[in-house]
Amino acid sequence: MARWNEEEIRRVLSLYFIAGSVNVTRPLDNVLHEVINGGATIFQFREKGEGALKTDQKEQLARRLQKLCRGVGIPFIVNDDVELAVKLNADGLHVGQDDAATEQARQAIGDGLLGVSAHTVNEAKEAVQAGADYLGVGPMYPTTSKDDAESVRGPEFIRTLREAGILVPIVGIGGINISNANDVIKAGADGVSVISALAAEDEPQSVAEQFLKQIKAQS
Ligand code: TZP
Ligand code: MG
Repeated sequence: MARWNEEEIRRVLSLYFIAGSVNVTRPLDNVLHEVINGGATIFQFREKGEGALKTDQKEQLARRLQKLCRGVGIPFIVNDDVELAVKLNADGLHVGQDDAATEQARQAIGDGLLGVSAHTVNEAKEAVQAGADYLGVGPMYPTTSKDDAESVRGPEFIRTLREAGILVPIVGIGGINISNANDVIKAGADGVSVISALAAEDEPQSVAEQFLKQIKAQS
């Protein structure tokens, strides 16, 4: 298998749902199912924070969610956990600046989709050099979903990256909802990634549909 094609990556990044068991108040399986029905184009399993599942339980949940994604043909990405990504033969892996080094992550997952979080122009350049397929850029807005989040960058930062010649696929992250998603896309992102605006919703399917409608209107 070859590395992911850039156009394909831009397409799958459109509506990037991220969640773990701590982000939901009902089974994540159900929430993911509904978000997928609403049109999510990719899912990242991010099992983090207080009360997060570990070892076998984490793996079991991951396998169930992966099956859901496979059933509808959307990529299943693992956050941070290189070992789990390899064990499950996940479609990809997303690493932050404090996680596995990008080169090692690339080596571990072969041609899988590799995302790297970037908060500065330098981090972005280095990530691309080291083999990232796409960048997760944020926080766009204040967020309560990540304790150790960096300071807010705002959509302007995506514009800055584009002006600095960073043309790889980019997904914005942090505090994105249906009222501000347009601004993130307008700034040059290929898509938006969202935890709480979908995971904490009673009707995530309808919210996902609204996100997608806006994103498609701009592409
Ligand atoms: N990385 C930067 S902000 C963030 C992560 C994982 C949290 C995004 O969650 P939300 O609820 O969409 O703000
Ligand atoms: Mg991380």
